[in-house]
Amino acid sequence: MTYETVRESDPAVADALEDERTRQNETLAMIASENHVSEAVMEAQSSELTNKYAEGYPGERYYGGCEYADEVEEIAIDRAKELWGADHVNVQPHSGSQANMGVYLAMLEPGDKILSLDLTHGGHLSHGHPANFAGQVYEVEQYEVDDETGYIDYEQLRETAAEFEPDIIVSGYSAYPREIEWETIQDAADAVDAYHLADIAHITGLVAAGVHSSPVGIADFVTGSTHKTIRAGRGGIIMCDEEYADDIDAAVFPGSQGGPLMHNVAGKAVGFGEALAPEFEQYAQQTVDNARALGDRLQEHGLDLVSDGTDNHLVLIDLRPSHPDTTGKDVEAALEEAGIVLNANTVPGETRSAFNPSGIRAGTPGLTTRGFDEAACEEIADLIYEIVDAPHDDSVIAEVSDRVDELTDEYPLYD
Ligand code: DSN
Repeated sequence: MTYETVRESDPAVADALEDERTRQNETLAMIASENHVSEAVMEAQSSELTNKYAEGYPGERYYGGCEYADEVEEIAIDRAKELWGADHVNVQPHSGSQANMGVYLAMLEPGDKILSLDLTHGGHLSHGHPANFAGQVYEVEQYEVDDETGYIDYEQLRETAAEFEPDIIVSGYSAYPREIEWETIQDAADAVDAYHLADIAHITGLVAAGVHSSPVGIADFVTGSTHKTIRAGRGGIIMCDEEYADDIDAAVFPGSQGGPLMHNVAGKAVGFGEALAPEFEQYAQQTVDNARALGDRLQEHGLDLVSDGTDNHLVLIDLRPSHPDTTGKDVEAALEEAGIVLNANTVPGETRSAFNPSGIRAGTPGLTTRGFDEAACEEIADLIYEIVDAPHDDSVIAEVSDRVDELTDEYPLYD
């Protein structure tokens, strides 16, 4: 894909788009929620469907001219059903947060109760943080991970549920490196007659490929975003049993959204098609293998991993035990200067602030799409360690940056 036409009409935007492509090509994307979609997904996302209003659902639209929008949406839905095995799928949410909003709107009344994981322990804003609508419209109580083990404290979850009597329990996380026990959480929800929403935004691809267990068929609602491990471009998705289908669809449109972003629905359709190919299973398994290799090597350097390792696509490093005077932001900034892009993250028992926390989160979905294997991830762990150990040393940053240049040349991304 070139930006020649954009350049002719708008050089400033063309410059920024080309710079962003260069940035992605020349850096290592290790933000655990990011990935690199295929050129086919990007082409579909930039199609003429961006012009089309298609309020409603296939066969029941409020505007004419929707026959091809219908085709695309039906393909996306059918492929999603095949990938995740859900009875009903809504592919219109603009994002994972919008998907969660759709479920809350469908099933809760203002003032109803949400029980979810604390943000600083790996939860998400849309699970009920006070700065988010979910924390403002609903009453929220939170469960935590065990400070010692870093694993979800399922006993505390059960006890909190019994005391708080939530209307919905939210599982699925943004910074949790371990396999999630969906059935244990479902049991806790059943015990208090609450709904269970499993937000698999981060692990959509791992679940589709069977390298993480699936909450579909266990939880009442499964939401996700479509641009992370599933690599299908920006957007969200809701899955549920047929009994909730009408309520969910009505909560997405007209409840919380207007016209669907049909160009993004086309991207989802193409990306889901790619994920149905047998190679995708290898991709998902390699993503997990790479995260394990990265984590093991970081531990060999003496860095502390929350939960002592990983079962999925990310590792969460607690800097306090090994580098008590170094903050996540220090490391994030130094790594970015060297061409490794990840994010500072809170850790369980956080003693600093959410803005300048004590940890860093590193993921392998983007590296794996690029073709990196375990050996390359071990080397990246070495580079990360060098920077963690000397975040203000310009000569170390320059050395790491040179090696990142070699690695990005060796594993090319977009032409
Ligand atoms: N922003 C995403 C993440 O980084 O986890 C979640 O929405």
